[in-house]
Amino acid sequence: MSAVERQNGEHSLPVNIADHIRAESQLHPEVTGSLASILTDLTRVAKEISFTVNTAGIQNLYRSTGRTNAYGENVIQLDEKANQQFKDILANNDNVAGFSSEEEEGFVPYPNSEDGKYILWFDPLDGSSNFDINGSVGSIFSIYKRVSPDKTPVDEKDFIQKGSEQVCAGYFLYGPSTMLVYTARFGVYRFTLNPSVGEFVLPKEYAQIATPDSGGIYSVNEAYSNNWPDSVKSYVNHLKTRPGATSRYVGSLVADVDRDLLKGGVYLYPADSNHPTGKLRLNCEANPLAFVVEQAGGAATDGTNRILDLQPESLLQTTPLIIGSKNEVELFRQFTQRPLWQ
Ligand code: AHM
Ligand code: MG
Repeated sequence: MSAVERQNGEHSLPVNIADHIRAESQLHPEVTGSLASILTDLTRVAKEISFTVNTAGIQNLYRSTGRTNAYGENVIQLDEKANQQFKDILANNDNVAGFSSEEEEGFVPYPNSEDGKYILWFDPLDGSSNFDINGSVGSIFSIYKRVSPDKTPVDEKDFIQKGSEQVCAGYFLYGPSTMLVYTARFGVYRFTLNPSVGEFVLPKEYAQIATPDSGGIYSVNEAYSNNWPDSVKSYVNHLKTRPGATSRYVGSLVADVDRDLLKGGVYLYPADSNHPTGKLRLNCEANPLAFVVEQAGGAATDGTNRILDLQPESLLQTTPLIIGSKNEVELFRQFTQRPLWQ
């Protein structure tokens, strides 16, 4: 049985990631060997990080490194270790010319990889407030073709491309299971790591997932509501009045967005008086998640513009983020653009 037949479900066993990548490469010429090799390496990184997260308490990795990152946030040892795990595995992949990450000051060229056609953005481990309480956390990644000429070192232009230029993006969620959710524009797939054999497998119901057009879940840190503009307060108050309304906030972007993707609803981290341009990072958090959610039929906005249309002006740019089911994202736009609710 060919990889494509297995992928199409003509088999009772879940498809493993290697078969899936082979099938995608056969079906879509855009999924070249180099892109497939990067995706495979990312699954290796995630297996290492998954183990690190599971054992972080006994490895004493919840302590601060004593450093702050480019956003002025305290760097925990677990953040630093996860960043190093990404760095080390991708360094051996000649297709990757360089990367940038939430934990780096700028972008990092890989020496001797000037022939590499791709660059990566990643947030090695997101959801730091959940580390020491054994809550869900995640890794987020985004792959772009470089724009600088081949055979030259990468430059900043490679790392400030619009999100609509992503060729592949996704996240790993480290919760009760470790999961991979990704898209390379040909559907959104949600794999589960089978830890007994160390392999990501795709249950049939999670192939080509579609997010509901509408849903009652809203995910927001409501403790900040006194700092929100009136229009945002009105929007959230309106969500509460609808049938099926319920609030869920893990405080870990990957876990919150993943839940809303499956069940329908909206995650928001709007601009507020303490975060006038939002908190979340456009390049390594908002763009990859927006790409996944849009490919599943959802939407993502900064309140005015589609996230994927924003032209990043800097590596460190932050953005308000409203992401999830189409109807709730559109509703946010309507509320916040109507002077009546200002
Ligand atoms: P981090 O990259 O430092 O972990 O920050 C990002 C996290 C998101 O995962 C989460 O949605 C948000 O910050 C929570 O922020 P807050 O504690 O302000 O609600
Ligand atoms: Mg983060």
